[in-house]
Formats: sequence, structure tokens, C-alpha cells
Amino acid sequence: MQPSDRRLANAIRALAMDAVEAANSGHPGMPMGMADAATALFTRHLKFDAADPHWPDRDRFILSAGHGSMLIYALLYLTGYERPTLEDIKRFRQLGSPTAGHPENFELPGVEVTTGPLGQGVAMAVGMAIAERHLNAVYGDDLVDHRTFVIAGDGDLMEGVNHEAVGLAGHLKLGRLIVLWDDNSITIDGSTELSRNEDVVARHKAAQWHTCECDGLDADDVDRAIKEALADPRPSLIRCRTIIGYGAPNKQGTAATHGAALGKEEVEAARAELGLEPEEFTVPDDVLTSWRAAGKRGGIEHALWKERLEGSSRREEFLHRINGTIHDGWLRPYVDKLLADLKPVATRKASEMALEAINAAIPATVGGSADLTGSNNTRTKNIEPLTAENYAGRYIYYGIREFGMAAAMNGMALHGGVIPYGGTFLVFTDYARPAIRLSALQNARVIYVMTHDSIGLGEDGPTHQPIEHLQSLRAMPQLDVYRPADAVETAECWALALTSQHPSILALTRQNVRPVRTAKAEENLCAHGAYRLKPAQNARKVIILATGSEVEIALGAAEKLEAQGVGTDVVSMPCTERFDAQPWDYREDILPDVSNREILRVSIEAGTTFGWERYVGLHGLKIGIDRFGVSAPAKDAYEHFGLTAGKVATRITDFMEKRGIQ
Ligand SMILES: Cc1ncc(C[n+]2csc(CCOP(=O)(O)OP(=O)(O)O)c2C)c(N)n1
Ligand SMILES: [Mg+2]
Repeated sequence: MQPSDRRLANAIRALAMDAVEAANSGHPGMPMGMADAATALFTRHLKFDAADPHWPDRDRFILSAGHGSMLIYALLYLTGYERPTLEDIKRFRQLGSPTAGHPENFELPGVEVTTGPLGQGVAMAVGMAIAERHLNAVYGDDLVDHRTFVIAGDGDLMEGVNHEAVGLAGHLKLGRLIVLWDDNSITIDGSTELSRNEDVVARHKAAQWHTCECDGLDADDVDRAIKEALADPRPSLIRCRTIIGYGAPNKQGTAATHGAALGKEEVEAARAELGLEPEEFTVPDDVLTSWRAAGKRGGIEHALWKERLEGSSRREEFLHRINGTIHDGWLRPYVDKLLADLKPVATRKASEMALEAINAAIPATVGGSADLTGSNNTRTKNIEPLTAENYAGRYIYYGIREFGMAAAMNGMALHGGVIPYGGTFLVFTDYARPAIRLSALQNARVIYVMTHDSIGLGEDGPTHQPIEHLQSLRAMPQLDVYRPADAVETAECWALALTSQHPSILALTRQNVRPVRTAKAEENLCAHGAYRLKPAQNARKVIILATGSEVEIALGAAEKLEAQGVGTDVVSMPCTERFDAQPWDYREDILPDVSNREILRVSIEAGTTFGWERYVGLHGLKIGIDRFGVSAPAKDAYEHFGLTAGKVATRITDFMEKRGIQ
């Protein structure tokens, strides 16, 4: 006889309780409350094959309520994924175990995205659903025809980013997105009545979602609701009424089960209540057999899909696309063209010019902007908008939803087959920052096109002028921040971003900059992160490091210094992260390890000087802006802050004089 759904669900409950107990840390309440709903989803609906977590046409499952990580670990183990093993589960939350505190995509295939920062799972799921519809439009039902399922908690639906994500999903009519809401009326502080009186369902309805309800503790009723959601062409919210910590007789329904071990006594009481095995970490044979069968359920569909792929004339192209291999064959011919016709251009414009070539050569790119298309220069003439009526389009009007856009791009990148890029003003990376951090943590190839990168944006003033942004973004691990100086560097940085395993930020100017790279190079010089743009003519006394629009100022200052006999190197430093990764010899050549009395190092960047001592040393000269900006035309703002070739040259000679540097 088949074990009942409740017994299958109880295996999840048992593992969740035991793992949290063993770690004396974790969140048993959510997995215990949603165990029945997850059972209905995984045994009856989710299209997956535990034997191949990378099957491109699998349904995507996202546990947005990432604190309930034991739910997904239990599901992956029970359905027969290679990892986590039962041993891994016994080592829940321990050093080196893939069963991390919150689910991490880089630890376990089967964990599609990293969740834990509430709200972002749902928002990434929106990106996954976009990628699915886009690839379906390009490759057809035979190769791409799957859904995105999410389990979300009250917290996920309270976060601001949820409002952005829900709005975007409704607008794009992402009918293959289904969110199961764990409606347990509890968050950490207690009842949701402490902090919420909005009608969550009505909000989704207002955003053009389909909504329905079910008893989340009854797998049959959840099954019925999922069927209703599947049949509706709109994105769906299924309100699953549940009880947090269900099965723990004295603590269920209370915040006490949210984020702490239940305690030995309560676990024993729950075992009795649920009729579980007396031994911890034990799943009855018939229950495990049934779960393993559920893990193989998709096997036939998977085999049929493989047959269709083998028979497809687009097999190679599709696999290439899914594997994300990118060639930068577009770069050389494009740069040659630039060099043949040099003129001043804003790097945001240079980015658009590069994108014309990129979007023509690389069909995987899907661009967009958070309502600043004309400012970010992200839409090229050769791509159409991606809309509910035309998912084959490659340009997304994200609306004024920076965080939602960034999170959606993470979902798109991790779905595979798509390389998302999206723009806003650099100053508004603050609005997107939590998702940028997840791009980095998840190694998602997302390219942020952040324009208006300094006081050079001019009249919009200090609210719009980034100051601390570049340095604060550089502080983030696994994120490459590029600040190209001209059109050639912009193209090189684009090429690096496209072939990177990390996310990248391109910080681009609003104002024109003159070409600083005027000669053909044998290699992508920006790949070194920093390189000598102009060597000293006189005996070298100064090395100026500059980025972006300040490189031309550095060149101007160097010219004046050379005229006074002060030999000056100008180093363009488009990417500090890449420079730091260069071999010692290279770094030593660019920035020799000698005292600042022998060779003075100077940095110029139109932003905070915080951190530039990394490269100029404690006794070097840091030129930048350590206050908020000003509302003024760009030229006046640069004058005001002393960022002109003349003023920089004078500051350097004064500094040398004061410090007794000859
Ligand atoms: C952005 C963010 N803020 C705060 C937290 C800390 N946190 C983790 S779970 C949680 C409560 C979530 O409540 P709910 O989604 O209802 O989960 P439940 O208690 O029902 O499991 C909070 C505040 C977080 N993980 N992410
Ligand atoms: Mg809750």
C-alpha cells in the first residue's frame, strides 16, 4: 500500500526537527508548516528528474523563505538527489557541509537560487519566469516549456521588493509563475497582526494576478489549488493556510517554532503526535521508497525531451546557449572601427555603440532599464521590447523598480540561456544593492549598466551624484566594478563583463570624454585592471592613477608636470579587482614598491578618496570628493572640486614641495 501524503510530509517534518535539534540552530517551524503543501507540489506537479538537476527544461523551484532551508534539503534528499546525503543533513549548518544555514545555489544543484534575504526569492523567480518565456519564444515548446514554483512566507510578501516583483510579473503576464504563500500568520515578533493589515490577496489581484486559497495542511486541497493555478493564464498566488511548526503539540502556531530548536521534550512529543519513528533521522522504508519514486517521476518526460533535443536542428545552438559560452569576436573589428574615427563621446554612449555590436553578435543578451532607457543608453536599435505579447523581444522596460530589476536579472542569469544587463543611475545602486550582493554571492553573470557616474552628471545635484558608491561597490567580494575612460576601454570592459563568471558593474559617464586610447593594442588592456597609459618622459617622479572621466584630467595634468621636468606616468585603472588579481611582477611594474619620496603616487577619482591609500600609500596624494556634490553644470562642478588638469598639476607640485620631494 502506498504511504499516505501525510506520512510523506511527516518525513520532512522529522528531518527538519532532527537537523535543527542536532545543530541546535535553524528554523523548524516553516518546513513543518509547509510539509504537506511541498509534498503535493513535489509528488504531483513539479517537473524534475532527481538524477539530473541540470536538465534545462526542469521546472524551477525556489524556496523564497530561505530560513526554512531544511524543507528543501529534506526534499532533495528524499527524492534522491545525489546531495545532500543523510550525512549532510546530520551536519546541517556545520562548516563544510552543503546544507548551509540558508540554501546556496553554489553548494547544491537542485537549489536554484540562494535565498534567505527575504523577498528576493520571489523577485528572482520572476526573472526565471521571464527567461523561460523568452527561451520558449525563441526555441519553442519542444525544448523549453516549464514553470517556476515558489514557496514564500509572510516576510517575503511584506518586503518592498515583493511589490516591485509582483507588479512586474503581473504586467508581463507571467502565467507560468506560481507562488505558494505560507500563510501562517506568524513572523519572528509574533502574530502578523502586530505589523500587517493589508489584504495580500487583493494586492496581488490588483496587480493582475490570479489568486486562490487552500488548506495548506491538506495535500489534496493544495493539489486542487495548484491545478486551478496551472489552468489560469495569469501568474498565481496560492494562499496556503498553515500552522507554523505543525505537529509540535505545545509550540505549533507560535513564533517559538520559527527559529530555534524545539527542544528534546517537544521533539519527543511531536514524534508521538505525528506517529514518527523513535530514532532520529529515520525515514520508514516505504516512505523513502515512495519519495524516491517521486524523484524519478520526471524521468520519462526527461528522456522524451532528450529525444526531441537530439532530433532538433538547433541542438548545438541551444546547448551553447544554455552553457553560456560567449565569444568576443565582435571586439576587435569594433575597436578597429572606433580607432578609425576617434571623437569625444560619453562612455554611456560608447556603451550603446558597443552594445550594437554585442547584441548583433550575441543573441543571449537581454537588456533593460529601470525607466532610464534614454539616459542609460541600454536599448540598441537592433532589439525589440520583451512584452507579454512578444516574449521573443530582448529589451525589458522594468519600470521604476531598481531592486526588482536587479533581482529579476539574477533569476534570469541563474535560469541560464540569458545574459541580462540592465541600467539605472550609479547613485541608485543603493536601491538595487541587496540584489547586487546576491549577484555576487551567487556568481550570477549580471551586467549592471550604471550611468551618470559622478558629479559630471551636473545639474541634478547631490541627490544624483554618486560619491561613496564606487568604493563601496569595490568593497563587495566577487563583483567587478569597471570605470572605463573612453570608448575603447568601454568596449574592452564590456567584453570582460560578458565573459566573466562574476557580476559586473559598468560605471559610465553622462558627459563626453575625449579618447585616451588612440593606438591599436594587441590585447584587451583593461583585462589587467590597470595599465600604463602614458609613460613618464622625464625621470619618473610621479605616478597618477585615475579612473573613467578623470583619466583625461590625469593626462592633462601630466602634460603640465612634464613641461616642468617632472616625469609622470599615467595609469588608467578601470577595474581595481582585476589589477589586484595580477601577478606580482605586473603590479610591481605598474606600481613599484618604493617610497613616496622617490616616486609620488597620486589617485584621481571624482568620488570619495576613502580607500585609495590602498594604491597611493598612506603618504600618497588622494584627489577626490569627500563630501556630497553640488547642483551645477558639470564643468562648474569639476572646477569647484578642483578636478581640472591645471588644479591637479598645481596640487601635485605643491604637495611635492611641502613634502620635500624632488
Ligand atoms: C531582508 C530580511 N530581513 C530580515 C530577515 C530576518 N528574518 C528571517 S525570517 C524572518 C521572519 C519571516 O517571517 P515569515 O516569512 O512569516 O516566516 P515564518 O516565521 O512564518 O517561518 C525574518 C524577519 C531576513 N532573513 N531577511
Ligand atoms: Mg509566517
